[in-house]
Amino acid sequence: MRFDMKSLLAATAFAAFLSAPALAQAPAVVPYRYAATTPSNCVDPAGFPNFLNQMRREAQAQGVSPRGLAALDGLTFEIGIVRRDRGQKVFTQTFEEFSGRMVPPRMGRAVQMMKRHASLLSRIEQEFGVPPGVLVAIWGLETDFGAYLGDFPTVKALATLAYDCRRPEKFRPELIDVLKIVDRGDIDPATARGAWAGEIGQTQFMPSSYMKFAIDYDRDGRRDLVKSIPDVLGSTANYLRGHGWQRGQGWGPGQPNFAAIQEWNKAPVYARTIAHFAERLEAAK
Ligand SMILES: [Ca+2]
Repeated sequence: MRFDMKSLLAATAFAAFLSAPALAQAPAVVPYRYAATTPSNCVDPAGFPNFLNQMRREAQAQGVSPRGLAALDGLTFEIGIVRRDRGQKVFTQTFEEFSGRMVPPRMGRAVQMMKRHASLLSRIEQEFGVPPGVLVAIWGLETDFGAYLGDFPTVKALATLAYDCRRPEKFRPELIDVLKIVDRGDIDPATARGAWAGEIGQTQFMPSSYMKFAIDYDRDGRRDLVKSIPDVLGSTANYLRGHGWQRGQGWGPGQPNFAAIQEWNKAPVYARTIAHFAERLEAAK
């Protein structure tokens, strides 16, 4: 069990690295004060408070109110997150290996979820054109249907990666976006935890995707991708539709909707695994 869990997290970390929420939208390139310095300066914790002040000013300039800005208060630099980011191993599993490890253990629970949430999934399919099996497959592969969201404090993780010099142009806008998400009351920064790269919620949205595609599908006034299953599944369908999903078309490799799945996750093995899992779930209905 423990081994399985580690494998899942390794796969998830890899998925995070290549995931569509991470890479689908090219982040705006902003001038970065560490760009001209050597990498070693980028992980000096002494510069972190100044960096947070700079981010605070930038967020404020983009309209973030004190509630959102407060999420930066007292944050500390976490070198362990930088090590994770730099220590990602090359993914060498084949589709057969990866899908064979990920899909069969989740099949029973996935079928249960298809039944338990049938009316919600049907409503989503009518509205967005995305079949239930696709959403349940993604939900299962990302977090085991919401069971394992990750333990890293989300804002701290994003602030650390925004400060580090490896990919500031990606993570700086993500940090500002998470402050906006906190600001509008969608998530609580004190309890928001997730994967090390700052993904949020049961299908692991990066903040920029959260801003663009999260919807309040249970109509309680918040776009809550951490706790609300209707919000999670509706938003995931909204993401796929926003990336070109076509109602009534197939999603296997070579079919029109495979491209939307690849926007979810660029890694071919992962995308094929989503497609295969979804196919099996739809066949089992
Ligand atoms: Ca909601």
